[in-house]
Amino acid sequence: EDGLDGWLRYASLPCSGQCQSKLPANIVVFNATETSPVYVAGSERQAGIQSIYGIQPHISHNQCKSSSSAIVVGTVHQYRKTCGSRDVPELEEDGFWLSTEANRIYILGQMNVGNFSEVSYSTNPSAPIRWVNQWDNIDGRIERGYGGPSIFFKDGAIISDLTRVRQYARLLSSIRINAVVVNNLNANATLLTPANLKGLGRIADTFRPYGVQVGISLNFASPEDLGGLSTFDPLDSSVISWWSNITKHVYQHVPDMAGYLVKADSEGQPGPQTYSRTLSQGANLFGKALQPYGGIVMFRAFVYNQLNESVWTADRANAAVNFFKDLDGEFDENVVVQIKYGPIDFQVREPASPLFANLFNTSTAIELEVTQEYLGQQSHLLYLPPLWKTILDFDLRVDGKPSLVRDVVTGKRFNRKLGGSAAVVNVGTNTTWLGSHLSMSNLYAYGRLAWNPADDAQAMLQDWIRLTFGLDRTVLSTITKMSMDSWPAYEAYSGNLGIQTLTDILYTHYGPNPASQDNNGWGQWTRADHTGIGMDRTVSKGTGFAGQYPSEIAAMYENIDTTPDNLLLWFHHVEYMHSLHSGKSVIQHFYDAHYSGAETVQTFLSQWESLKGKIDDERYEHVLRRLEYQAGHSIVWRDAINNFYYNLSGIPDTAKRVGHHPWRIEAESMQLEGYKAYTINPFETASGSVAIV
Ligand code: BDP
Repeated sequence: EDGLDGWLRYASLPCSGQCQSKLPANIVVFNATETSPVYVAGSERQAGIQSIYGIQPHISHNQCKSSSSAIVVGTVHQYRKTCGSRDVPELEEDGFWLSTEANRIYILGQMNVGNFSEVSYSTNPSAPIRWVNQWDNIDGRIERGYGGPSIFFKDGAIISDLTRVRQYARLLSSIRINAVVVNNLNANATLLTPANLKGLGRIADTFRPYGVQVGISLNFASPEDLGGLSTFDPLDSSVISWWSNITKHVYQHVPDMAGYLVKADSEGQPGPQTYSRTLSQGANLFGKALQPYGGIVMFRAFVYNQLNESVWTADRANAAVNFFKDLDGEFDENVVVQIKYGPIDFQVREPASPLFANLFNTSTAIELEVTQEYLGQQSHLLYLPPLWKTILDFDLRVDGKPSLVRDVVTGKRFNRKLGGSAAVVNVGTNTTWLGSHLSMSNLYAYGRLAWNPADDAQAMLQDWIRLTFGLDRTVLSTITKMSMDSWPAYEAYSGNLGIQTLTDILYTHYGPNPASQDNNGWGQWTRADHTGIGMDRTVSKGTGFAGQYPSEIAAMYENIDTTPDNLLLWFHHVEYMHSLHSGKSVIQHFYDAHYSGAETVQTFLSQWESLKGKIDDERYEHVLRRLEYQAGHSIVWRDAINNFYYNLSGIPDTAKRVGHHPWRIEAESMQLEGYKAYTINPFETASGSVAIV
């Protein structure tokens, strides 16, 4: 039980011989080619039944009429062609239908691909774009990846043994993901060399039987960097033909390539602005190159550049709307603007990006992050769907009408054909994929939400727990409780009241470092000083960000009384003694929340320990180590943040905990053998600024 099979373990059921008898002994598959998705779906059923029930059903082909019981797997078209007409509910692309009739179970897809998790129903995806992004560099390292090196690349080339890629395809297919962008969006142009395109073809061949397409990230300056042209101006004819030629080569190797992902003019990446061209001119360059092949451009809205001191009054949160609003309607039909869920960057709590409410004639997709970049990097338990739901279910009230973010990105609200979601996943070669067994619930639930963003966070979690750890009720209730409490706990001991995550912002994005959150060029600021804290983003007194929302929402955030407490410091700068709706002061809330969040995490450990013997030792021990670490690190978080703000504000904790640790023995006061005491920076990460090393 090393985690490699994820939620596809097919553990045997404890029904000792009783459930087998009801199962059909045959699987009928309408395609005998072993690489066809229909065949793969049939053999996956076979493997599952064998592993779960201990019997091996026989696979046969194109058999319509037979009195023997069977599971019939195919497309509606294949079925009708071979066996004649039958009524099937209306199915959209990728939709499928499942029906039990007499002694046969029919699983018929609209296309080659489709899955099921319940009996007797038909289901269609909410949106056509259900992608994952990998930030894999072709040297094999993964940007913001915590599960080991890349399964795709090593030393500048594509790995020769793609076994792990096939296993990843299987997992992604089971959650109905339909495309994966395999390389980092801080892209290296050498992915486009002939040898690497050939390798990309092998990757695509590995994903194809599972119905998962491949996409790639591009570096905007490739015509110059790789092609040797003197320009990468998107309107220059030599640049246009360079991209159309390269695209032709890409499709020669990957005839069903999903499309391109482009990060341009952001964080130092090249883009059209170098030539004073608009972002839509940049995006359409790729739209036109892909159009003959049916490919899609995912063009990122995460466009901002590092700020310098002179613009420290600016607000990075304003950037996306400022850059994109006026370009609405100027993007080609096959361009989708990919928007991070919040206006800053995958923080523990953000308001929904206002860009979702500013593009009406442009297709959009939401970008989520499964890899826990700012959120504990898989060393902290954090079940993410409750956070994602605060955005997906948020009503932006465009034109005073219901406008849930999920209805915007699925194309329903503004009647767009394209749309959907992408999640940064960053699995690696670690057998746990993400670095921690429990974080796989996030990947599983992401796929479920991409198919149906209205799915319930706890219900998805429990399906994942049953598949991953079996049917034991204590296991189910314990992991449910820990996971559902995990995001509120992390928010409580990292950054609450909408102040952002308070991690180190300069590079690692890990561990407490509130001092780094101000006066940095990255524009993630808390504006904390001796008297108060929070970014004033109102129109009347602040950066104007609140005004980027439709009027009802803008008015709610403009007014401090109607701003929810959990986003108070995102929108307003207040004194530390400002009273929250709860009646507590901001500073006392900080102190209390950091204590209660860290306390919740201590219980994760004992809750998990109660499962010893109910879970295989290998996974039990692995999770236990993580939770032990988290229990300690949550206390580091608690004390670092509380000491920092106590030091800054000078306001004591009414419960007399912050700064008072009568029971604590400082490590540097002990007799040290082989350790030395050092004064450290930032000071708040060790009590008395001293750590031993
Ligand atoms: C930031 C990450 C950085 C990414 C960037 C992006 O720290 O590694 O390149 O986002 O999404 O959060 O482009």
